[in-house]
Amino acid sequence: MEVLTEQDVQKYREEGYLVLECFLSPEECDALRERMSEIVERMDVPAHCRTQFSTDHDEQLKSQGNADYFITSGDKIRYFFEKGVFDDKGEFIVPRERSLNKIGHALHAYEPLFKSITHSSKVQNLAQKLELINPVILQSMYIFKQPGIGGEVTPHQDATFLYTEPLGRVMGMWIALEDATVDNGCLWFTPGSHKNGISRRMVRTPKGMFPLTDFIGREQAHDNKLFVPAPVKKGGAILIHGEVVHRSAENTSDRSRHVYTFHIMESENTVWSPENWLQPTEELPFPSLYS
Ligand SMILES: O=C(O)CCC(=O)C(=O)O
Repeated sequence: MEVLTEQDVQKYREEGYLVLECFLSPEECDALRERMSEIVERMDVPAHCRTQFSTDHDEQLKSQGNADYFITSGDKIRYFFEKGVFDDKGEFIVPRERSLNKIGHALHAYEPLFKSITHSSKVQNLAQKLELINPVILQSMYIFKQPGIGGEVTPHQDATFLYTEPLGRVMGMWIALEDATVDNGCLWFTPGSHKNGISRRMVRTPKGMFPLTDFIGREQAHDNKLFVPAPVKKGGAILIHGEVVHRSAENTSDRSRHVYTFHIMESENTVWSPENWLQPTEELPFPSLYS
């Protein structure tokens, strides 16, 4: 089955993102959501974790415990929470299934259902259509965008966090497991912005230093008027070029917006920066998409 037409490929290369309706069936979406709800029911939350996840770098990594937890999460399944979901004793003040911002970063490796979707023939076919020679999976996340409290994701380029030389080798695959609308925090893009390089990089600081990561360069000023919403129905997917500027707003609605997302890198003739926060490990080298 061909998942991308020539026109799709052209549109992706031109705009830096591409919406693919009906990429997964409703049943596949429900199965992923059901598995996630089992994971959440059983999750064991370490004490230092009972402080919130934030897309603001400084806030996110302000304690050593949280910084370690984040930076070693590339080959694990770990939990990152919304703001204000714990009281000052670290007890949940919202139902635990409404507390999470996201789970990452190795669902694609350790959760069979997520692994099978990641390595499905549809995803492989799509990579072939984009002429990827040796694509590997870098990371995966389940993002909840909780009703009422799901935080905004500020404008960014994924290559800021997943830097390669040359650029242009990383692509996100973002799959809506529920309808994603303007009201519940769908993605917004600046079409064509992937053609302008990146303005900042997140790098590991030298061993023994705290904080564990820092930025080189600055996030550029983004013109709000240039952002275009990309609402997508349950089962729809969005391909995200590593350098396209995108964001999502807070979820102020009463409906969640669950997504499963993962990043693919063309590893042929590509250098993965040893300064990236995410590094392949002995336990989990970046797996080949085609295997
Ligand atoms: O799902 C979202 O709200 C944001 C996701 C995103 O920006 C990303 O994965 O790069």
